[in-house]
Amino acid sequence: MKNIKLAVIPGDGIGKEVVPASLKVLDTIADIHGGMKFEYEQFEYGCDYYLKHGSMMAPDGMERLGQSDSVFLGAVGDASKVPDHISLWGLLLKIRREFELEINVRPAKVFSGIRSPLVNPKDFDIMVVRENSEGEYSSVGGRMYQGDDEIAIQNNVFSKRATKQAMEHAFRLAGVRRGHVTSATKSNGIFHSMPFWDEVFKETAAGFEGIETASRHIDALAASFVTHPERYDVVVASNLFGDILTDVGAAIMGSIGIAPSANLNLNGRHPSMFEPVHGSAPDIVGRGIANPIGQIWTAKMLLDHHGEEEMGRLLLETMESVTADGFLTPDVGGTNTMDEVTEQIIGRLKR
Ligand code: GGG
Repeated sequence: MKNIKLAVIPGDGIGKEVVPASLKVLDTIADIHGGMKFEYEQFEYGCDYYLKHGSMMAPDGMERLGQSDSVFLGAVGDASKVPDHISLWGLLLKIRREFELEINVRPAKVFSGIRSPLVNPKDFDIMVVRENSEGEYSSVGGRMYQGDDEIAIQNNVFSKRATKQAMEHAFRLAGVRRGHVTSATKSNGIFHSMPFWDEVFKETAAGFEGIETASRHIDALAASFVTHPERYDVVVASNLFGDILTDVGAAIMGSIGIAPSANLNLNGRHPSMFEPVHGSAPDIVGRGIANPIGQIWTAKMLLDHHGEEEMGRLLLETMESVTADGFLTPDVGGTNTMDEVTEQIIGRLKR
């Protein structure tokens, strides 16, 4: 029996709703598989934990999470309780950094039955590889003076090692997809880091024969996702650009509630972490209408990561059959609850 040990962090807001729904789906997958079992350890880390203990996780939190095969996380942040930069740096970004989760893979495509702003939604099938550990998400800088003279300085950090690692991952993915990588740059306006980014992209591309490349400024690229989605296969982007681009991608998919992501550790020293793109959505907490698909698609990425691609494929096809038949939560124009959509997925998996 293959035993997969998951550290489960529902986190904040709708994370506490979509994570339990997704664990039911994972248990169903394990039953169908017959030779696989998930073992869950729950961690109540998040903003409520902060209010009680003064930190987003326990002092031995990283050590305990590190004993799992993977981390399965819901959402982090509730600005009514804890300032967002404290909650993000105290939990989500802490795990990304300390577990060296330097690559964030975010697939995006439009499911049948879901309305998209695109004329031809089937043209949109992309994979964004986001550098996940540095770039614009940096704590280097400071604030000086006060009142009208106050200034804030924020330094971005781009290392050749992390930049190249993200780019190489993008090229490897393109090799098993449609053979094209687009680099998201802004080297006309950002004087040091983005010309460096372009140079590393050229150097990396030279090592991957047969993959076509393009380089586009982030502003034009974001617009072109909407106007010419067929141009894109794999897109590699810095931390902030990748985050923004994947929100554009999520809007094209019909809702941010659908978008999944995997934070990958490539050196085998720590577990990888799987989390949907969406946040805690405090506005819909407790109403039972959160879209479970982002978290369940994230579970599919976890299955792939643990070598269960066939189960992953079955799960993706089942989710799409559910949306195609019109079982949709309100964020994508439907009237179904989270439980109804989840039960449809589970029921069809069991058929
Ligand atoms: N699903 C995890 C979550 O709550 N993400 C919200 C967020 O603000 N993420 C920022 C990021 O991915 O960098």
